[in-house]
Amino acid sequence: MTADLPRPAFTEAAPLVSGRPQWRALQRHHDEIGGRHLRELFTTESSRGERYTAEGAGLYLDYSKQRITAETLGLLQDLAVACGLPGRIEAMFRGERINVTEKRAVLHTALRAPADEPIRVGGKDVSPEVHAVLEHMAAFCERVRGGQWTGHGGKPIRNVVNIGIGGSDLGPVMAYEALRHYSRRDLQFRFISNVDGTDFAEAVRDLDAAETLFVICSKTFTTLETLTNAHAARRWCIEALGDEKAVAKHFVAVSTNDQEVVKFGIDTKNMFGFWDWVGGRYSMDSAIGLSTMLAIGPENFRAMLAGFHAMDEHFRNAPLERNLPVLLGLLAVWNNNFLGAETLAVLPYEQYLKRFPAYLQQLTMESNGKHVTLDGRTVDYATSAIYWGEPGTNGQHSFYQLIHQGTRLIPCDFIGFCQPLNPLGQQHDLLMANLFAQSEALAFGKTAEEVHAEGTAAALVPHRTFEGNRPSNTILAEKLTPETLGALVALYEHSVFVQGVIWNIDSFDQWGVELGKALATRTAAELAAKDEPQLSHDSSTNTLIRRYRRLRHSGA
Ligand code: G6Q
Repeated sequence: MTADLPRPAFTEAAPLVSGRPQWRALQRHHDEIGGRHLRELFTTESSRGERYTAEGAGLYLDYSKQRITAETLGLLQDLAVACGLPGRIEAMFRGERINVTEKRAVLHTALRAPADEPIRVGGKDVSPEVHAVLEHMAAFCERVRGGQWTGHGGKPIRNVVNIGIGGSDLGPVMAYEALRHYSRRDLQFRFISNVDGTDFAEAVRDLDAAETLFVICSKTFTTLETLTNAHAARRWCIEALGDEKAVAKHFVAVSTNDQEVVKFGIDTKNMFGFWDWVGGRYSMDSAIGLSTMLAIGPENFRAMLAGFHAMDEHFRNAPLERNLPVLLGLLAVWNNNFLGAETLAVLPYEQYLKRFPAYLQQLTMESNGKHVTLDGRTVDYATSAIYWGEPGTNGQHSFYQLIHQGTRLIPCDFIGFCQPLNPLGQQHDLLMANLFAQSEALAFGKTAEEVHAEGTAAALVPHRTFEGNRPSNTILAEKLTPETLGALVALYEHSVFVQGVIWNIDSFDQWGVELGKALATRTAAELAAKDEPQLSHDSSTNTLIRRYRRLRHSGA
């Protein structure tokens, strides 16, 4: 579909970003201000808390607790301009083939654009197709939710099981959990991703097949884990319902590969399509979100898309210095490449966002875990930080110790909401008090003098001293709604893109994932072989395979 698109000009050899004068200017600037403590920065500039903030699409970003000055921001923006960020943003929105190694456009933004906005890919307006799929999804969801879509024996659907992995799982699970407050409580949702039979067995063990709908999500419809689980589900369903014809009523597919879907036995009228210009990890707002729509309904799903779109518009139009994804991305570059932070903790103070860090891990690390530039040269600077995290306040009773007093610098993104979805006494105030107190303590710490003045025994003073100067962002929104979730996800999607542009890497391919898919197939054949196979791996792998083959049935 995208073969006729021209190769974008930015793929021509550009200097490594570390060789750009703007990068060197940032290094010099770091030498000058790197040692300044946030305590000092807040004293010399007492209005930081108002100044270093930005708003867009219902999200408020406070980045005043980052180790930056106005000069840092100016230099980071100069770097962004030198790397051609404004033009690259436009190139993405215009549908240029910015995924250069796969020669594909990157147009997840088209999934949430209004119906009357034409979006061209290779000269063709894709908007009508996008909205036709949305209509198809909505009609199907209404039938399932309204009880008109019935199972093979005529019972309404009560259980929805999403089978998919990676981008075809993490987005749907995260969105389901995040928007559970808005979901139909008389429908149960389960997600199967792992090829480990336990995942399947535990997900279906208490389900009545007659009331269960499987949504098989796979862009390629060739992924080993998903197809294996889908076939297990097919057998489970036919065995329980005693009829092959049951498949038609209990399976639907989300894919770009109609041939494989038909081969599996699913009628294409029960297939929801998407396009090669939607990357797996950028697909939760495509038909891959069918389980989300089944849970929250078409109207809420559309509200989520509107939130995504609001952030897209903000990203495309807001000036760099007030642009949330640009700021988030440039601050990540500053912390990573100049302050030397290797990881970034994402800390949502919202129980419904419990799977958000896991979702972000794929989005950030699969996108920017790259070591060569667009034209194939090895980088001499760090690319993606390691993203991790847990919902607050649980993390406080576990790994926050290392953030406060360990030897590593771990920037944090705190995420909170002003209004609770489940008000319970003063609990929301307590939750948010923890968020504000943590970011404050991380920034300002507690000096030895302060600890001493509290009457602490001298020997304990070093142990009870907090160096502080740990940078953080705080993202605040009014309330967790479908719109806010869309805006939040789009914020991180675009921030990942901004970082990828600075590092001049392809944020939209995933050759490491493809490698895993190929390697497992070869080894699986060796494990399945009836006779002892001729192994030609290294001695460790050969011995492990032989030992596994010998022992696998011994306890049975
Ligand atoms: C995402 C990756 C990867 C992909 C899975 C599942 O960007 O490409 O995580 O989503 O490997 O692939 P399928 O959807 O094709 O089964």
